[in-house]
Amino acid sequence: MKPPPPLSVYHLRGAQPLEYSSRGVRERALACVAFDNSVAQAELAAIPLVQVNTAVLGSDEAPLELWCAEGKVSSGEFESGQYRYNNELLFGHVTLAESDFIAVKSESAESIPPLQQATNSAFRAIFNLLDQLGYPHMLRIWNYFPAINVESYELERYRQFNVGRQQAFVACGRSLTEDIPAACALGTAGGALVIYFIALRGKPLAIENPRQVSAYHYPADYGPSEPTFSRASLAQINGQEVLFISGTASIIGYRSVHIGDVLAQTKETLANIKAVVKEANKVATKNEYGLNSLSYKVYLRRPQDFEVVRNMLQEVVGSDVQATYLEADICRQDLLVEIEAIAGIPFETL
Ligand code: 3EB
Repeated sequence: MKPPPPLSVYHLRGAQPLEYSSRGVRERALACVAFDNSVAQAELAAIPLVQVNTAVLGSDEAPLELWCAEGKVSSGEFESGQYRYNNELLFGHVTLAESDFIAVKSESAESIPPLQQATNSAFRAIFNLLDQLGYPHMLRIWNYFPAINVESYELERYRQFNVGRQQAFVACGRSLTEDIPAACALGTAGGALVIYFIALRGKPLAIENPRQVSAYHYPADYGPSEPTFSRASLAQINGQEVLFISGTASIIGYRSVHIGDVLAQTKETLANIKAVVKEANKVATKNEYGLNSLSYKVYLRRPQDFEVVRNMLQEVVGSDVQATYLEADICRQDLLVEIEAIAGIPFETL
């Protein structure tokens, strides 16, 4: 039998969640990520479970992602989160209730939004953990919280999140433009702030998109703090080259384009992903990536757009495109679709 790769993902389907124990998967399991509320912690034995509250589109079955490393992994717990790791990488998650953060008064006597505090606290806890355990390089981070486009404390909640995130980068002595992770930030149907991430001992390459202004250089019209993420990350993990493409949307320069037109937004998003892939290929040493070598996750603001977007993806990428569709709010009110992708990570449906 072929040895397992340093990083892999299994898609678990149906109601046999413990089948994977037979493949020696349990020992090297990093975490399970569930995109609805169908999975009980008990079913997963001791494997950390991340629950993201987004409805699945176009399928009755919840896609359950089981992330695995190679060899035996160790586990630990930190503030509101759990992690698992081996000698190359660490996979962790944090789930925080905003209600645990009251709106305290800042020096300027304005109250600090609970979401900003929760985000700040989560990112600081994560960075402290990574520094302590020696996995200083964040490769990819996924961010989910409810009501992302709602304004409170005179600021849209996505912008509150950006303030808290940036504050934590600064507080932990991290650069806001270099060695920053690929990311996404989506609005869920409700519940806590949920963050999960992969960090490495070795430094990945951060990749930008020449069609877009780097998010960390967005002008102030998009909020008091810039979003701290890169367009993609490319890493070598014990000989395996992996590519994580961040949440990508219909943005040219820094402006949203094709307002109200989900098909045109999808086409533009795929053109942006193609541009990121082209940049990745300039620095990749093992693989040559193309739109058809990626696995996709598609977030749609309006569930009724599912069929047209799926058809467009099949037309542009190929009829055998591997994609999961989720209902989520995109971080700008005027965007209807966001697409993220990974490559170089074998996945199998168990
Ligand atoms: C954009 O390009 C669209 O705040 O972490 C994409 C990926 C987006 C990540 C984040 C936001 C984030 O600005 C939104």
